[in-house]
Amino acid sequence: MKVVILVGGVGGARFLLGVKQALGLPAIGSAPESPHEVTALVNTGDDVWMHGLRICPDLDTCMYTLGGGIDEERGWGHAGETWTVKEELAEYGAEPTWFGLGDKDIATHLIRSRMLRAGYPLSQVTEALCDRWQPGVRLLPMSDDRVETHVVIDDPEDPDQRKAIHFQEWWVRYRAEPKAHSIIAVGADEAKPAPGVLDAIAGADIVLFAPSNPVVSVGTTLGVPGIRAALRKTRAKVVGVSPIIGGKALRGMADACLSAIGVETSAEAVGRHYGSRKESPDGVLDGWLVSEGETVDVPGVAVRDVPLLMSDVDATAAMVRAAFDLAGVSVD
Ligand code: FO1
Repeated sequence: MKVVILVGGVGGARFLLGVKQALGLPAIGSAPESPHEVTALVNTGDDVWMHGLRICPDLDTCMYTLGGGIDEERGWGHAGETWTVKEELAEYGAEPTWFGLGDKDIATHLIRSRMLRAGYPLSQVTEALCDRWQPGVRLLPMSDDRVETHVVIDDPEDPDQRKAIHFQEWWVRYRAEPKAHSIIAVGADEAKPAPGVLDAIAGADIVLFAPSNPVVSVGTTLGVPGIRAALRKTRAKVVGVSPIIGGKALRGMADACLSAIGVETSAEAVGRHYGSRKESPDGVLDGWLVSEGETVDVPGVAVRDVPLLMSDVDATAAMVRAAFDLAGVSVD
């Protein structure tokens, strides 16, 4: 079976573990021979240049998580990390000091930055890095072009001014506290889907939206010209998993982002925001998984309520199987 998943960072990576398990693949690492083809279309809007290094948080979180190197507690960066370089940079007063760059993680960014400067596209860089980590799925950046999420906030120095800051500064330095007036994917209009993205969607047996941030992760991917149209055209069913449970966002920033685009923090509002492929002009969903007991109505979309907490890989795999079932596809 050919499965395509739109993912962001921490939540997306955990979801991918469940997709692999639901397909009978080892959650960590790669299986020698597999009849299934799993392609993750990964958000790159979080990506940022820092200290001369290109950092790709969502690609790295997926790569480390599926390759068995992630720090479980943080959900990003390496397990067993040390911070010597970060401390030395701080001694020099080299900003940003607020971003946690671990020594092992820096090796990834050094290789990526060197390959990018040599002219390799991000998709090839990712392939090269995955050669070591063996995530067991194909990790494709949504685009090889630079798309960066910036957030417009009230200037902390001058409250009656507004300024745009990089998503990472808003999320990491300011903990997403300043109200986001708007969220802009800088470069999205000129970006193209990375090689293989449109073909993967066209050839899929099922497309899944991970319970990632509907604005700055799945939303950013949907904003790359051509991807939304491909999702509306594919013969595969498209099933999304709500990142909102009981009106609450599981990871801090989804509600802050949803309010920035005027969408209520609820499974129903997010389902309607994605829209029905059949009944709305630019909708992309056929199915929508919501949390057990919630009654949600999304016109033109088949809704099913199931347990949605990714408490462990088994629980996540059960969610994935429910999505397959809702799409009418079976693994064997
Ligand atoms: N998230 C944090 O909350 N604090 C950090 O210091 C931090 C550093 C960091 C370094 C590399 C990397 O790949 C991710 C990192 N993240 C950090 C996570 C990052 O902000 C992600 O973009 C978010 O988790 C959203 O996906």
